[in-house]
Amino acid sequence: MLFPQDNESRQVKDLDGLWRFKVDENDEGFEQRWYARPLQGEVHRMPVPASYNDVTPDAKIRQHVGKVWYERDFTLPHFWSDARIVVRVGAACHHGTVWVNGEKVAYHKGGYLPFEADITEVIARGGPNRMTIAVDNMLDWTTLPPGELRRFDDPNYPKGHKVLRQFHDNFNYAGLHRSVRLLALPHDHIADISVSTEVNGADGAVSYQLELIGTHPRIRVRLLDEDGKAVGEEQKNSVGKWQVEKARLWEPGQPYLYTLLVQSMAENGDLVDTYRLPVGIRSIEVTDKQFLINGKPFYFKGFGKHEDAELRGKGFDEVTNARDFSLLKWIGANSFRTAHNPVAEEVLNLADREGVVIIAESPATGMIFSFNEDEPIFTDERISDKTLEHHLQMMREMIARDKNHPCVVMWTVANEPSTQEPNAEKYFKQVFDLTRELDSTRPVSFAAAIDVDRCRVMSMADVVCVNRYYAWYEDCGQLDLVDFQAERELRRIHEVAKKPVLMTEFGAEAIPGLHHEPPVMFSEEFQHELLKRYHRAFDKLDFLVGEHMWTFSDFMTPQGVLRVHGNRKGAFDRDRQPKMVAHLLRKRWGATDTGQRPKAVD
Ligand code: GCB
Repeated sequence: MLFPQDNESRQVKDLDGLWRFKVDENDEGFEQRWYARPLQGEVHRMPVPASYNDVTPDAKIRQHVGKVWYERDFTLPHFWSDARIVVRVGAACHHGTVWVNGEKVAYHKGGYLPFEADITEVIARGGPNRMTIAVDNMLDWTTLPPGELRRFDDPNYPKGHKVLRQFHDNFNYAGLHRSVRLLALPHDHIADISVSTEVNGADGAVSYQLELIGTHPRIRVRLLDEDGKAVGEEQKNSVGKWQVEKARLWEPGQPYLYTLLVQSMAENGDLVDTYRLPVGIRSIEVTDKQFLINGKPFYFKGFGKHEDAELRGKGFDEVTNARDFSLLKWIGANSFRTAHNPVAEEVLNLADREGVVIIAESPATGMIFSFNEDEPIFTDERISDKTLEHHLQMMREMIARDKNHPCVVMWTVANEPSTQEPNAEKYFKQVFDLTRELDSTRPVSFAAAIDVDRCRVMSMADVVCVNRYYAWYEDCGQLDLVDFQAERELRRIHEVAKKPVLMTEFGAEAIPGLHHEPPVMFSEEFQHELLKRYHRAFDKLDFLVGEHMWTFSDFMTPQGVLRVHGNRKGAFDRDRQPKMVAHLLRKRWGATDTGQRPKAVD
C-alpha cells in the first residue's frame, strides 16, 4: 500500500482541520441514518487528526463508549475531473464507516491502519460534497486490543449501567487519529511496489516488484542516488533487480536513501503515472547472540514508545513527532518499539530519514488478565478463532503498509500475551507462520511477560523480547534485588532459548519533581537508581542485544489506583521534558556510536 504522494501524476488534498462532530449517546445514528443529511442537534467542532477525548472538558465525551460522528464538506477542483478519486483514512479508532453524499463507501475494523475507498462515482464534480465518518471505539473479543462491555445487573448500580473493560494500559483514545486525505490518481495506475535489498560485502542489490492496475504499455523504472543520478540501467518490466556496486548503505544514524522512480507511459510516451519510493539498502541477520545490521552487531538503545500526547491523545501531530525525534537524538537513542500498535506512517517516514531503527508492533496487546492465571484468555468465548482471523488481517495490513521501510528491522506480533496457556501455542503458530510467509526478510518476535520455562511461544521468536518489572510490581521498592534478578533471569532465558535477548520493557514510575533520598518508589531518584542497576546486569551479558526502557514519555491510562494521572514510567514527562533518568541515559548512550553497546557510567 503506497503512502499518498503529490507528484506530476498524482495529487493529495488533506481534509484535516475542524470537522463537525456529534456523540451518538444512544447509539441511534445508524438507525436514524445520520449520514443521509447534515448532523443535527448538539454538534461540536472537532479537530482531525486527534483523539476526541481530551479536546473538551466534557466528561461525557472523554469517557464515551460507542459511536461518534464526524462530518465535513469538500469541493473538488475542476482540474481533477478526469482523475480517479480515492479517500484514504489514516486511522479510525477502532471501527470506521465512511459515507460520501449519504452513500456508504467503506467500513474498516482496526484502529491503527489506513483504509481507502474509490469514490469517483459518488462525488458531485461541481458542487459541494459531504463526507460523514462514524467512528466506534467499542472493544470486544474480536478486536485488537480486545475488550469487553460489562453490563451491571446489580442494585448498587443504576439500571443499564455499563463499563467497557480493557486489559491494556493505554487509555482507549478514539477518533480520527490520522489524516483523512483525498487522492487524485490516474485510472491506470501503480497500485503497489515491493522492494527488498541485499548487502554483499561492499556491494548491494535492490529488487522490486510492481502491482499495476489498468493498461501500461511502457514502464520505466530507475534507481536514483541522492544526487538524482541513475544507478545502473533503467528497467522496463514490472519485476527487476540491480546490483549496486559500492552501495551507500542505510545505516542506523547514517541513513542513505536511494529513490526508486517508477513511471508508466502511454504508447505515445505521455506520462500516465509516477511514484517515487525511498529505498534504503540494508541487511538484517540474527545469530544466537547478535542482531546484525549490514553485517555489524547492533545494540538497541531506546524505548518502548506510545503515540500519546497532551490534548491530542493518540492523534498524529507533527510538532510532537519532530520533538520526539530530536529528543531521541539528544538522549543518544538509536531505536524504539511502536508499543503497542502500528504508528502513523509519517513516523516511519521520518525514522527512515533520520536513521532511527524501528521494531514495528501489531495492535495485539491486552491478551492477558492482569497475570491472573486462574482465568484463561485463549478460549472459545474470549481470544478465539475470530480474534485470530482479525489478528492475521492486521498482520497483512501492517506488512502491506510498512514492508518497504528500511527503518523497520523486526515485527513484534503481540505484546505480553498469556503464552503459558496451551491454546496460545496453536494461535501464535499461525500468526508467526503468516508473518514469515508475508515477509521473509525480517525477524519476528513478540514481547514476553511469561517466564521462559512456562512460555509456549518463546521458541517461535527469532529474538527473545522480554518485559520485566523487578522491584516494582513484586518486591516493591527492593532496589538491591534488581541487578541480581535481571542477570539471573536473562541468563536463564538465553540458556533455554539460545537466541539473542532484547529487554523490551523495564522501568519504574517517577512523578516529575518528586524527590527522595534515599530513593523510594515514585521518586525520580528511584527510577534513576533502578535503571543503573539494570544497566549493571546488562553490561555483563554478551547475548543481550538491547535495552528499551519503558517508556519514552508519560502517557494516559484508564483510571485506577495503580496510576497517578496516567503511567509515569517515562524518561520524559508528557510535555516531553526530561526527568533525572533522561540525563543518566544521555550519558550512557551518548558516549557510544549509534549501534555500539553502551558504556557503564556512574
Ligand atoms: C507492561 C505493558 C505496558 C505497561 C507497562 C506498565 O508490561 O506492556 O503496556 O504500560 O507494563 O507500566 O505496567
